[in-house]
Amino acid sequence: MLPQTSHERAARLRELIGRYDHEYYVLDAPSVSDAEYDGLFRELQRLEHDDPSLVVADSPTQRVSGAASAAFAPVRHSVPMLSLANALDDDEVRAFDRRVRDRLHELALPADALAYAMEPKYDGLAIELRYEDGALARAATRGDGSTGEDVTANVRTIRAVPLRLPDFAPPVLEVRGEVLLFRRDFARINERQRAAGEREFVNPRNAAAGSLRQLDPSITARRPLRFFAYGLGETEGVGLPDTQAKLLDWLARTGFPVSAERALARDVEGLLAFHRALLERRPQLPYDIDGVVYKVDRRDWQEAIGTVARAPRFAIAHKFPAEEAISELLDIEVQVGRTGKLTPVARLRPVFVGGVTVASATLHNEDEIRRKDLLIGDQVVVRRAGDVIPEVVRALVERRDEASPRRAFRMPTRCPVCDSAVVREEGEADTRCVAGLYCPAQRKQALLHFAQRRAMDIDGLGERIVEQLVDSGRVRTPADLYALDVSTLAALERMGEKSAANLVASIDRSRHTSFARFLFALGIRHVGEEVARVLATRYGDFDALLDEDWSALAVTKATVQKENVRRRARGEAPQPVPLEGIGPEIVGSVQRFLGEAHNREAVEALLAAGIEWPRGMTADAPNDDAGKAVQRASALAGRTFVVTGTLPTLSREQAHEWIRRHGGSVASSVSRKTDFVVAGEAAGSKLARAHELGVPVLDEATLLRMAAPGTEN
Ligand code: 5U1
Repeated sequence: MLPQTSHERAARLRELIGRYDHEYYVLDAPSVSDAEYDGLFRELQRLEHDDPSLVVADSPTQRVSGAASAAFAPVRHSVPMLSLANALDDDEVRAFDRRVRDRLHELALPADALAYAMEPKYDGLAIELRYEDGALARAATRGDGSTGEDVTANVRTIRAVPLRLPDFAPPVLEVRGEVLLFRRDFARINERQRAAGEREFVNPRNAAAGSLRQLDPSITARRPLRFFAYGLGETEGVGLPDTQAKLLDWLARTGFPVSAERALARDVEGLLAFHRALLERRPQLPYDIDGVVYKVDRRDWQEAIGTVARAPRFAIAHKFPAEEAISELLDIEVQVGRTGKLTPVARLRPVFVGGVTVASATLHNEDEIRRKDLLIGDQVVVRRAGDVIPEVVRALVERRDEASPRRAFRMPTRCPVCDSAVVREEGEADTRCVAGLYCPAQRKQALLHFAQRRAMDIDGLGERIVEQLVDSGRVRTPADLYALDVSTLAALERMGEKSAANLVASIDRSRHTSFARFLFALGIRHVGEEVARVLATRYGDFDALLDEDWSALAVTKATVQKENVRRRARGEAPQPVPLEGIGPEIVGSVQRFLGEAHNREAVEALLAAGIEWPRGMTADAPNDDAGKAVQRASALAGRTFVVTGTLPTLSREQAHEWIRRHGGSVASSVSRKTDFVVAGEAAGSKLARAHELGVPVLDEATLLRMAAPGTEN
């Protein structure tokens, strides 16, 4: 591109600002952020300041922007509705204060008695309410500052706007302020728009503008618009307050909403402190603000200081960092989260927004990208409000024809980290990698899940240790945990010999578990504790689960369910339904897990590491040498147990088998010879007897752990 002369640049800026003004003020459909617009406006002001020959009569700097829309009757403002000059940083506020004080000196007014009234700068629509003899006579938009639009019918629907004023109000009173929407109301409106298949609004300000300019006031009435008053237009009558601070109090007494966020300052430091405080409180306010406004407090001094061209000299808007900016969507990458969720992430041309430089933003899921109609290569609006994570709000579709080619995003069909299959279940927005145990992205989460108390119950294997073990490459799958020794663990940060030895013992004990806990520990999607219990009860071990013919099971299940309908109709008892309560979604997830070779290998490695559980009926209790070796080493050996109540994961038979297998014996009643009572839920007289005789009572988890060699209770 050839370098532009300042004449050409000024002409280009006038054209752009004119177009954006039209979009903003007339169409209510801005295509640029406020920050970008402000930047262009200031550039033009600077050019014209440096070379006054560039100033032309129709420059946007020479008039108050915009033109009244033809849709509503024009209303001429008897006192022009001004706009405010902006200060973008502390130095510009200091310069404003200096200008005000200099002007007061010029006017021979005592500048040391100066006070500023401070209030929020609402991100809404400026409006003027005219009251005649206490009744709302007319409401008008700002328009171009001289002529606005008559929106009385719509404004009458805003509940915050009084229709009648108290008797003390003057015969003619024009109140100025801003119409806006609370953020939570905006969210509800967009929910409704979505549900009705209508276009969503970009932000609360646009939604407020769209609502106010409805031709049908009944639509406006359904949008909970608000109003905040901040000043006056024409007035007739006497007795109005002489300062801005008192005026706001008076407006509040007269029935107008006025922000509670207002204060007085005597110097620049006071102004800046208010700005900082409100910037911090901004996310907690129920409505959007884009800065604060400082006004000379005395109204007679305001008048004396006066107005230049576009803005009053007695007031300034100190803007907050813009929450929205325009950037380019360079690419969409996919990240795999700790739970296997695939999240598309926007890679952006770095842009300064909300006070920080943003180079990426989450796009949540595939649907979100479709809904926002984003194409890689698009110009996009990026938003960062408060500490909220940055988001891509929308694409500037109108700029698509300008330059480089665009391309649509496709969700990958394999996990970008481990190349396993990904699934998106019906009715769900998220796509997930199915390889929980194997996928490196999910390793830490999978290990923590595996070790948790309700799963393998490995005491002492917390987040900090898992981080180090995975990051150093010592542990890749849960089976690797069983190969750890004391010296390896003792070398980890903040880990002494003793805690390392405790952790090794805890890992060792976890080998003795129940099948239900083991299944739950594998982290199969949709297999929580209850589902794991149901599966464990039916299958007993992993081979049986692998051998299941799932389609035959589905047929059997449907047949039994139909038969039960007939039985119930005949008043007969229903047959037990196989895997009752486990629907196709869960079955599909189990099948997918078992279908991945990585997962089967991970399970085999765990079994090879010595994980064991009670495998069924007493008849199966091992009699072989291995079984005897277990018996010799176990703390159950030679002890007598009574099992009572319902255990969380084991059936009574499984618990008995476990005790016998590890060298213990089982009795049916509690006596002084009983070494331990294993109690579950709803344990009754046997538990009471144990307490009476002082026999130690165990829970299921302790019984399982006792089987570990060297465990003593
Ligand atoms: N809060 C507030 N916003 N606002 C906007 N006060 C305020 N005053 C304004 C404008 C345009 O103008 C007066 C200073 C004339």
